Amino acid sequence: MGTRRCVAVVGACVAALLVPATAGAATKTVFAGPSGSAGGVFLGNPPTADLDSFSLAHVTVHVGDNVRWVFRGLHTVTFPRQGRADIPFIVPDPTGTKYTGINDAAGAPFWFNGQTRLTLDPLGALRQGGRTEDGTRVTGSGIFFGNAPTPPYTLTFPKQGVYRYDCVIHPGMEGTVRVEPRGVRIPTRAQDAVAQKRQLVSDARIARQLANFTPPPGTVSGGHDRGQVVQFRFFPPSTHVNVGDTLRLTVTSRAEAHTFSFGPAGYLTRLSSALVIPVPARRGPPTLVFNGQIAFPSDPPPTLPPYRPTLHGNGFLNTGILDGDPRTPNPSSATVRFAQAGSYDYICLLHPWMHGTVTVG
Ligand SMILES: [Cu+2]
Repeated sequence: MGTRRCVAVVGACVAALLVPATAGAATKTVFAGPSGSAGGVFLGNPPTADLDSFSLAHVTVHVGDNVRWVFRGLHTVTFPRQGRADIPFIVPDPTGTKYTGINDAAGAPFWFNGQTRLTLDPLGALRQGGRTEDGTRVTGSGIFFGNAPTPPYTLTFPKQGVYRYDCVIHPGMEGTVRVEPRGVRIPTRAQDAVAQKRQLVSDARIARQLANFTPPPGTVSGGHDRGQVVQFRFFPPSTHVNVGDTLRLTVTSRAEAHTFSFGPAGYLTRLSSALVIPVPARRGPPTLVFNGQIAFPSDPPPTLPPYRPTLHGNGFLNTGILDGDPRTPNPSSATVRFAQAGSYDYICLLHPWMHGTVTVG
């Protein structure tokens, strides 16, 4: 009897030990960006409309399960130490180093030489932590700097709780992972997929409405967004003004920032491809310096000079980064007077597939 009971107990113990292994750690997929294409609205390459949101933004798993993030766009998955503040994207260079030696096409130094460099906070920009998230430290995917799409990022959640995370690049792009004890009923993957699809269809409807937009006369809008549904276009894409007229260039979005940047196409393309410049540090990973010529206006604030195709030697004029987020120091608009007849192309240096034209005369 005694022996048999002992065997039974051992058997139960072995069975208990086997439960996590045999049940397996389930993996749920969350998309950083749209979960798919709805009516051809999202997933253009590059996209004209996008979602700066996680789908599902609130996912529930069991203790020991995994969440796998599939990236649709340039985003991060960043868990702060739970209860602590979110990790910022851009911070003034902690060493206080200034921009230096940045000249225009005519060889004249830009005004922002001498300003403290803007750097990417390594806690957000570089991969942090291991393969598990338990809230005790910063854990994050970092930014993928390669040319290929960002590879998926998977974390295991060993402890019950609710874990908050965000994308450090896009304000308002936030999510949670709720971790429940095994045995507690949670949505199935099929139910999650239905919710993802419903969200996608609803966001696509919003994106279609946003695309049909004409700003007030004399205004060009970089993007036209609602919440985390964003448009990567200039509205209107081409504008006609008379010589001496002024245009107001504006960004109202909180999720996305843009620039209005004039100049030769090749010059702007080269500039936009050097958004972040890695500068070797004395020890550890390189300092990731945000390109000052993209971030700052081409001319000292608050007023841009009248536009002429000879500015800075090659017709370069940049508003610098504009956004509608009151928490950033960036302005939300700039004003430019067009002093000379001609047709002038501009792009957004953050999203260089956004093109616009101003025809003067
Ligand atoms: Cu993002």
